Amino acid sequence: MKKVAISILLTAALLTACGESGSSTDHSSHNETSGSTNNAAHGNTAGMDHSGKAKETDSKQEDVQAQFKLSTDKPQPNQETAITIKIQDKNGKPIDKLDTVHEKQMHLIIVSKDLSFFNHIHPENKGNGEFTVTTQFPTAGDYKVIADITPTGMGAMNKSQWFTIQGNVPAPKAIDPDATLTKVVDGKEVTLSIDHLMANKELNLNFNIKDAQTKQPVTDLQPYLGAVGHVVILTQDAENYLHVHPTEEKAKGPDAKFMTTFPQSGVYKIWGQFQQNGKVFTVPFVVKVP
Ligand SMILES: [Cu+2]
Repeated sequence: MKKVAISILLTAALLTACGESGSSTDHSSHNETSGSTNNAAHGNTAGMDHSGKAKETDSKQEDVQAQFKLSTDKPQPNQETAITIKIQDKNGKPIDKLDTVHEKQMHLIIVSKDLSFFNHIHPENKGNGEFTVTTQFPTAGDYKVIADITPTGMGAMNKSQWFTIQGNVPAPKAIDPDATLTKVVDGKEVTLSIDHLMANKELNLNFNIKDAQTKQPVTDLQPYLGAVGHVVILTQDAENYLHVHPTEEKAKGPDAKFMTTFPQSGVYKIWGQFQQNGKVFTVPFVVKVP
């Protein structure tokens, strides 16, 4: 196996990625049930060899539960709302040993159902397996909150929960694949290249970053969460969370390279996050994997 770390949900991709065969683990139970998901994910910090650990990691995955709670039963748009996440074992005992990965013990990703809203924040560890963070949801509607964690000795995994924010839900925005993978955000022109876009294969993602005005390559990216950048990928329905890792962690631009595997055909949204001059910018792309 190459030095690659991916978090994937589907059995097929999991088996491919881990080079394990002969298993018929059914992952369907991880898919959404009654508004709550405990997604299987398999992956590790960049550079770790995870070959042959699929089954082991997977069973531990099921031993970990996350309880999500908002500070109010009727959350409103644009109101400070605390999210509390309790990490427990299957007997309800707190799990308080979590590895620090990309500088944090928990990465929390929040997306609206149409994926038009994306937020990446870091809840504070209150001890006893309890994490909390205060944030705002911009509109009424459904949001998915995804906690990306690595309980010590159990491998990387993600746990998630849908929440409904009260009020009149705006019309969803279409998730259309981008005709061209060049975007301008915060004065930067970012072009995403993916080698042979296809399902079930380890792929390289390269973000090339220029100054949008001068077209000069950006070569002074600052480390963000300990690497050249951070990339999150979700399937169109937000059910599958792919964790992606940099392949050249210490790069400063203009190229930021990552690796992932798209587990199946379909539409995916990709958010690349980079830092320059102390400011993080987030570049979204939508791709269709044939
Ligand atoms: Cu994070």
